[in-house]
Amino acid sequence: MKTFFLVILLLCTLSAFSEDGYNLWLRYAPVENAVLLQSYQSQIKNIVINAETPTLKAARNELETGLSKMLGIRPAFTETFKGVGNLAIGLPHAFEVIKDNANAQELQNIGAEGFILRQTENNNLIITANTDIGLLYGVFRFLQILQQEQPLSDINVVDSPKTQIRILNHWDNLNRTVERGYAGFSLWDWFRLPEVIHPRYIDYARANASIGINGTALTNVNANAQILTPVYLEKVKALADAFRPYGLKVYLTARFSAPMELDKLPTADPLDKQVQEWWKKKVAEVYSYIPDFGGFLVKADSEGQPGPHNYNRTQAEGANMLADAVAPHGGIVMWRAFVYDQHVPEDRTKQAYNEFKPLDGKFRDNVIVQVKNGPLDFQPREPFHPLFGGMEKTNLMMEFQVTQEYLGFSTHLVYLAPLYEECLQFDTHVKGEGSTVAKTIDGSLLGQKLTGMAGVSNIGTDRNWTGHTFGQANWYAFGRLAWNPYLGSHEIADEWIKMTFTKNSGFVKPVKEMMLKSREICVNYMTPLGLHHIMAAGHHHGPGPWVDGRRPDWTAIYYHRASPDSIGFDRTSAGSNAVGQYHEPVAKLFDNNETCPEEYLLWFHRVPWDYRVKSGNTLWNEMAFRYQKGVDGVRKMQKTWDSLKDYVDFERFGYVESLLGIQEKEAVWWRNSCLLYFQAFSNMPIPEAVEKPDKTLDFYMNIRELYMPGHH
Ligand code: GCW
Repeated sequence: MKTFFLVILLLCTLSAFSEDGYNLWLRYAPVENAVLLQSYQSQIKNIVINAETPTLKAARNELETGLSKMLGIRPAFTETFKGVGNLAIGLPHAFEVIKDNANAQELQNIGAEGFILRQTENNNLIITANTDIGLLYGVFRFLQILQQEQPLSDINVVDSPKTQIRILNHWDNLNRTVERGYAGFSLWDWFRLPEVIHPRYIDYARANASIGINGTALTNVNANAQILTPVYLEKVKALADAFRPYGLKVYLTARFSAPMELDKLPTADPLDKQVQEWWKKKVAEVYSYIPDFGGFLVKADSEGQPGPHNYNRTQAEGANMLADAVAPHGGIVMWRAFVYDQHVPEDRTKQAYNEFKPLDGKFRDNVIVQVKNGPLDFQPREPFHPLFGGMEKTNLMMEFQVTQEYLGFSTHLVYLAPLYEECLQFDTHVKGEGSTVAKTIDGSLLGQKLTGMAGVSNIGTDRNWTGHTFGQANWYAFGRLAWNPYLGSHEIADEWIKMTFTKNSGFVKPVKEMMLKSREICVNYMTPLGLHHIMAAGHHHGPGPWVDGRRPDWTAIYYHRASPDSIGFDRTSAGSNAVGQYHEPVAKLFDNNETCPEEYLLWFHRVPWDYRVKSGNTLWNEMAFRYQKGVDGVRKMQKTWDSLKDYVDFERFGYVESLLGIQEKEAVWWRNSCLLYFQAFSNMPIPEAVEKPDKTLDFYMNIRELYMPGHH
């Protein structure tokens, strides 16, 4: 019996220090700073909130959970004020103290989703907004301020989202596999829906609301028409009902050939009256289940998906047909610009621009074209997509990939905010200096009516949601940037680390530095100097610079074009002229290999192996040094993490440590494979300072990985 109690005691002790990551950044760990704890406790004695609506009930639950765990108190929830230490939460006219402390202009400026969080003269706190959802966002921000142990005195936050549609795209299949998903299976338990609403759905909605994400497209863009049948719409309705209190609107992917597949129509031609009627009827049916259905996300005429091209119609004709169907219900269509065709004799990275630019201004107002950050396909580095700043009369939204299809799956620690920020802050020059990509999508520069940002989700049934513990930071960063595309990677990392681990600067500082460097480290060990699309075929895991023998635009050699004298894709005005799709002076900047930023060199230029790069090294030596720098960077990350053992619960510490071991092994794999393969062309020796590969090229080329996650 004694042993039994000892085991129980041990498990309880361990459980205090073991965390499996399920709580994400919503851990609400006890406030560590005693002075702050005391001041919080004195300032939050009494919470005045008339939690009648489901959203306000959700806000109250969050406050109860957060405050009891962080402050060790259960504040009173009342309808009236008592002395000081009140926190009043309500719409502008809910309470006198709010009326007296939020002016009409501010309230107008924050719109439907913004909030005001401020201390009043007589030392009370108010959270007010124009809607319940705005209040919920204000409550989450308030709790985050406590979690990050920022002072409440003189607090005065007036914030609102800079884009309207802030949405996760789940490439989830109805059989619960997730395309390019590396965190287990799809969260959506279709088999048990609509009856079973797993608590996990509510935690998913909480996590998204806590970072202002207000949309979720539940199904894969390689769409399955079945999702639009009553059997599935019943299930989708159950999820939409569960998410609604958290301001999370549901969208679905529309398969363009659905009229033919579901009701045997002879065509899906968007100009065919019967087809238009079919979609109008289908949409009305969807809205009968989900009155606030967001609308459709569509991948068409791409990678085998059906679309308007099948009927010699344009992308606008296809999108507008669906837009007309959802418009009466207030719905939108997110139409993806990821359109390319192997039979088009044109540089693949130019095709989307060539397809969509001529259609500028031809899309309905309730269509928003969803454009990947780069013109190819979510590579570790790409120049920004020329459609940003290229379409001035069309609603465009950003599509980032949060799942790491080309950045190490969920075994590599790669903080993506620097990649997102690099794209958002690039100057398109569409309206002269300062025309950043962010300004071309938030409506501030080009006046679009519809704005947004989509993130291809990295979430699955893994207990820690994202596979890698640090994958959570990418979900968090995506949400924060969709809310405010001008936030910096630094501040986002700082917020996330403090809420996910500890506020102790001995941990925050080195981990933030590691996170901020991790994307460049990955670029260095995978695709330095502008190399791109040299991953293994199919599953896309591991190196494959030798990939050939399939449609050219799905090989690696199409992109690096290595030969005995040079390497790189000539996209200059003398080559494919992809640079010509950018505004001046961006086009000239990229066109000239002297001014082209070296991180894009081999993206835009074909360069001899003995070309002298800025460091004075030959291109070959610089490439080798960068691959080594990538490997060394991972080893530095390992050392950093190992030095922080005492700050982290043993479970998450050990898990990340193991993953960093995989990352180091795979960085070496990438370096050795690529250097040995490219050396066969350059015929130049691997420099002294670079570790020599311990295997042959043949060994690496014969690696076959089976049953890889995310590839079905
Ligand atoms: O990167 C590619 C992926 C495909 C994906 C496609 C897309 C959903 O390899 O799996 O298909 O992008 O963005 O549609």
